[in-house]
Amino acid sequence: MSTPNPTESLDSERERTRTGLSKAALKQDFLDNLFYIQGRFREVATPHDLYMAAAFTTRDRLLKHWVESAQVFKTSHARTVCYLSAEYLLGPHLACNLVNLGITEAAREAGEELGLDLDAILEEEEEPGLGNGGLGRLAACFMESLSTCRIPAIGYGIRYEFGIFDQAIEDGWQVEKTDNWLRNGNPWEIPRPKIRFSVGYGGYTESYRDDTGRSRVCWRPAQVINGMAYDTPILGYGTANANLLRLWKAEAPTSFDFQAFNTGDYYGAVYANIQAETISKVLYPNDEPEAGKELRLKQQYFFVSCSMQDMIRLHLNTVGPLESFADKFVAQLNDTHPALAVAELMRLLLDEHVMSWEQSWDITHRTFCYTNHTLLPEALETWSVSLFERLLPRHLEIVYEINRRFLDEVRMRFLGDEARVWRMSLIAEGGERRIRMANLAVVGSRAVNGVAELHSELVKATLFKDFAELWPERFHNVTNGVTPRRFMVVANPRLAQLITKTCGHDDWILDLERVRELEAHVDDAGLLEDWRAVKRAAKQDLATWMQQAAGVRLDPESLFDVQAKRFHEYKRQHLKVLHIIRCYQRIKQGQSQDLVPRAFIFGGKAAPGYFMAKLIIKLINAVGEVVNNDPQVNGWIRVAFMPDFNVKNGQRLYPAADLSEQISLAGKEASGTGNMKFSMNGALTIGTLDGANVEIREAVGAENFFLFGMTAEEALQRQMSGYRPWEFYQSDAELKSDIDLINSGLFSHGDTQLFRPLTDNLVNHDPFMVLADYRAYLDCQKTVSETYRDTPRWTRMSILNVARIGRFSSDRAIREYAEHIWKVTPKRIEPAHHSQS
Ligand code: 475
Repeated sequence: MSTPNPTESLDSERERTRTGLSKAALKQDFLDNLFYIQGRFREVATPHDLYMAAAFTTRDRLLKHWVESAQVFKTSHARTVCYLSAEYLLGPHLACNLVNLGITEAAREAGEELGLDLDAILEEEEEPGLGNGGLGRLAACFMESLSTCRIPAIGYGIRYEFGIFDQAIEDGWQVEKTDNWLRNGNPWEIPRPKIRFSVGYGGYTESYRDDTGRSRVCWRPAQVINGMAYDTPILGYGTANANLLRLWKAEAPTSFDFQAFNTGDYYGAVYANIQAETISKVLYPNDEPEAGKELRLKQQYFFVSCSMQDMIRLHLNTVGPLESFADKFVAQLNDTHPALAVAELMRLLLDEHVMSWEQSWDITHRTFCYTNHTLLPEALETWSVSLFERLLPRHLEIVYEINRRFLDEVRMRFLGDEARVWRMSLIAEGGERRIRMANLAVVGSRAVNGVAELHSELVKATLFKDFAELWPERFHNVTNGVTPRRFMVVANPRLAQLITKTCGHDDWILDLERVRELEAHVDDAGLLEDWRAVKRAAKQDLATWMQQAAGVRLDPESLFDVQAKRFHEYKRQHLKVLHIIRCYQRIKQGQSQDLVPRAFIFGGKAAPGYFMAKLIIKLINAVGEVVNNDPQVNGWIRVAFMPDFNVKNGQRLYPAADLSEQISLAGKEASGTGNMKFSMNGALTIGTLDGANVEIREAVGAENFFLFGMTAEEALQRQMSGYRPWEFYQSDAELKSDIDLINSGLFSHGDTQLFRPLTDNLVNHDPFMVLADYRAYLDCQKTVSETYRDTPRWTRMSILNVARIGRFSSDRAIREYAEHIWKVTPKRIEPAHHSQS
């Protein structure tokens, strides 16, 4: 079979220089880009010019694969995954693209010949932070793995002008700074002015009869704006497959409202433009929805509508009639944020493509799949019916009709069970009526999955119990994964080289299960020594960076104990703080015999409106100030807060960690993915039986994992039988003295009230049972210290953690989605052979 080769028409001489992978070609192209795009000579170029030239040089090579992929996908009518996500936490592109093209070394050498340091150029990149945390980063790992696994895919989302805020720490408090990531230009995106769709809001609906006499509905929106596509190529590792990330920017439909202009209302006309553009201005910095935010609903509808219209356009252009839409596309809903897509696809099929309800529903229902990422009741999205009606009147009618038909089905199955009908309804009644987006997502999808085994079981047993009884076959589990290219090869090149050297190949980068081959060498003294040296070097790098960024000196000989993730009470950063205070007190009381020198390192952002989370950040820094400045203790322990934990800074942290803190209350963390990133880099985990920790422990072996705390079931039992945190406070003298020390004002320059909201909450409410798990946690930390003292043993455990982590590659997760949920097969893009010069 011959694959069409779109590049054949290109002049091969030109192509060799512009997209060739040799050092010479890279050098030439870099200088050309520096000159023709940045308008600079080598001698006067700024670091940013150099970065841009390097980025464009790399992009040219990506585009080659991308154009080829697009051609093949188009002509072969390949079944395509559309990943719908309000967030993509991409991280820097350049280093990963070099790795995936296989030209990191060539680029480094080309740089050297030009007197340039590749690492310094990589540092220049400002990352697109178009996400909050786990969910957004998962979407980014999945995009990379989709390409690596050669699955035709489009990622759809929003091109936020301002991503997640930059975090600064001032006087120990988090301060938010705007993330102006586009300020210096974005070399990775390609604007597509011809790919534009209009999106309506508000107005009213009208009934009319069509030519055949059938009753139809037409929506007359009050406001119409445009969405324009910006495309970013996402290349896979070791393959010519490249997929597309298509992000939408909101714009006014025309540059002027001429009516207003002619009547002299110039300001009003311009203002309308500005208003339209606000829709894609800024990412909501909460990792749980904020009730009732109209702009957020507008954002969701905006990107979902553009994406659905684009999919229909693509289908009509390539395959043809919409009857086969669900055979061409599968759309994955990344949580409920894009769940409006169900109603929007219905609307487009019914109203714009004049299909019957039955056929529209059949197509819609076969198109969507939904991933749930949280069980926390406060994080489940609902929209008030009145807001929804005001913004999306036609969609409300459609949601009502979906609900009516659905509830009929429920009543047929469960005769007389009106309580069940009430629970399952897409509309929550009683009080203000609200639309339950999770229920809409389940009803509108043919597959629903959780993100770790425990989570998926809890999804069926609690949140969607009624739905799982009605449609048991609809529920699945796909445990999350992360990409080893970014989180091992790019973040930790020394470790990657050591693994490659030890295993005798680098095939593990593509087939992570093969890191298991390390196990055969786990008793090899040479490997143990090299392994320690690699960790030690990473710790030194981090220490150097932290000194400069946070002004804290860290000793690379000490145990690097790291907790890095969003700040949330359920993640229990305050449990970690209580441990630090306990260590502090023990040292002050001359009882340091059980301790090993430790650096307690934190990283993470708090939602700007989440008072308690921000107070915990302040407490960490307050404790740090006392500890780090007390010569009696600072030889034993240090506390450091990494400012602005993002993907780039995460890449500095994971390689340097000895101990990974995964200490959420069991049953609360859906999966966690940081847990995987740490483990992949040889950190040992101290954790509860929560989320994917359960499976990580199974994989690496119980003896290589520090387990503590209640199980999800025990936590639930305790909660139900009446949890009384003050009993723990009263009965555990050390716990009491740790909390009292906070209240004494020691960490707050004598202010005894500053941390009261936190300590009072712990003693009186403690919704995430910090006090109940305190003792078990301290005991477990003692085991950690003992184990760390036995260096060969610790190193062996570290190697086994890496060797057995293969399952947590996002490639595995994507293959499971492809096989069990999406029913898609890989489509190989043959690299055009003459270009591999
Ligand atoms: C889970 N974010 C992790 C990760 O599956 C899990 C919610 C609302 C609005 C904006 N962002 C969010 C999340 O819900 C989120 O990040 N959830 C996380 O998803 C990937 O590993 O346990 O907490």
